[in-house]
Amino acid sequence: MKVVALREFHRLPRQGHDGEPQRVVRVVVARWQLRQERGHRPDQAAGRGRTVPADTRPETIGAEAFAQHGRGAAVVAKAEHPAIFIGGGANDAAAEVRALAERLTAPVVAYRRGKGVLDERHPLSHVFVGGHRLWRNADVVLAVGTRLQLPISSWGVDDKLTIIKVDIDPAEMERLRKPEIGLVGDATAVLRRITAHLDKLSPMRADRVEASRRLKDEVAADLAVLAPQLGYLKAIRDVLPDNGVVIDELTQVGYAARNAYQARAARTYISSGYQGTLGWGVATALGAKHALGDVPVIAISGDGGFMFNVQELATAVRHRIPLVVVIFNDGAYGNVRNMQRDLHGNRLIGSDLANPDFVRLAESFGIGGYRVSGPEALRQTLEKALGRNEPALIEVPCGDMPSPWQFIELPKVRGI
Ligand SMILES: Cc1ncc(C[n+]2csc(CCOP(=O)(O)OP(=O)(O)O)c2C)c(N)n1
Ligand SMILES: [Mg+2]
Repeated sequence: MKVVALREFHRLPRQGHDGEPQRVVRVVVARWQLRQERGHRPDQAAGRGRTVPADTRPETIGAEAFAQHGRGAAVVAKAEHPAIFIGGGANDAAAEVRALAERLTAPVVAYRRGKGVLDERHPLSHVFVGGHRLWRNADVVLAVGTRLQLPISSWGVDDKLTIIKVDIDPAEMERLRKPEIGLVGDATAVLRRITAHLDKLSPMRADRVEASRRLKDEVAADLAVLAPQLGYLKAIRDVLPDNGVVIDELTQVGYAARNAYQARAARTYISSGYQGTLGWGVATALGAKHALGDVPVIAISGDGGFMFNVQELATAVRHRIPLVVVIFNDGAYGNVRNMQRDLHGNRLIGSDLANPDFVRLAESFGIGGYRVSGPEALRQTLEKALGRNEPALIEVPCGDMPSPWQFIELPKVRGI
């Protein structure tokens, strides 16, 4: 993996390494990946106007695949309780996901990497907790650009469930569990074809929209037990425009964010997904911020995760990247400590941390350092930091927070 990334890095013309490639390789790779995911567009954000290879989406398919798409459309059209599950592979297909969902009046569920593909304010857009409740009764699930890893391996399957899987990687069809119908191809093209097959369906069914709204309200009420995390996430949401970007981390507020941060557009919630790489947040945020220019980017980090990559503050300073990072400091690898406490008889080993003074650390790099207490102070400081458009580190001292795991490790509900 690493070799490939480096080779790509060296092939890139002048991707911002400014003569010191070895110092910023992580940033450039992150930025390169982001641009890959964004579909090879000219670098408008940075104002450099370079053109990059044109999109090469397959627009034509063979007769067999065409028939298979028709079959998929017929099956999903007949479903009584259809649901659409989306992952990172749906990020370029936001308009198509929405069109299909509204045509079918089917709820759309995202976890991490598909978050925001359908604006989470949309009445049909659901977080994973809502997805779990839909999974129980779903008769047809259309999975787009997702492995469906947690639903299949934890929530359970039975013979009343038909899974239709859309993925650009044919190998994906064989992994975990073979879907009843597999549609290999670019999500945009495949979803357009399915929707075209559904032209005769009636428009949005008001009863299903209502049921979907009720489920959203129910889930929001249940998530309220995560009040401390929710307060911080709301402060972050409030200061960001709809296209502002949050970089997720493996920290208590980050875990809650998967279900409780409101993403409003594709690629505005960037997560390491299944890899769960602690410490990736700050480096990724640097790449995202550099690629996106004026779009505000906020990285959420724990104290432990932040210290995994603390040296990247030098990158922010050296390359003048106005990174804004919020560090939730509980003086511990809190998640590990909680597991030691709750699952291993309170045998606490190596989970407490000796941290620097984060404000002084920031100041010693010549960047803004702030220590704030509570959501309201965070909101005000974020506004100030984003307004200045300079690197900033905001420390939020915090204690134990309610466990977000009850909303992530969801029980088996089918095939019991
Ligand atoms: C590279 C890597 N190492 C270790 C882990 C395991 N891990 C997950 S969360 C965590 C603790 C995170 O601590 P912190 O960033 O302070 O967040 P907190 O839970 O305290 O909010 C660890 C060690 C991981 N996911 N990735
Ligand atoms: Mg911590």
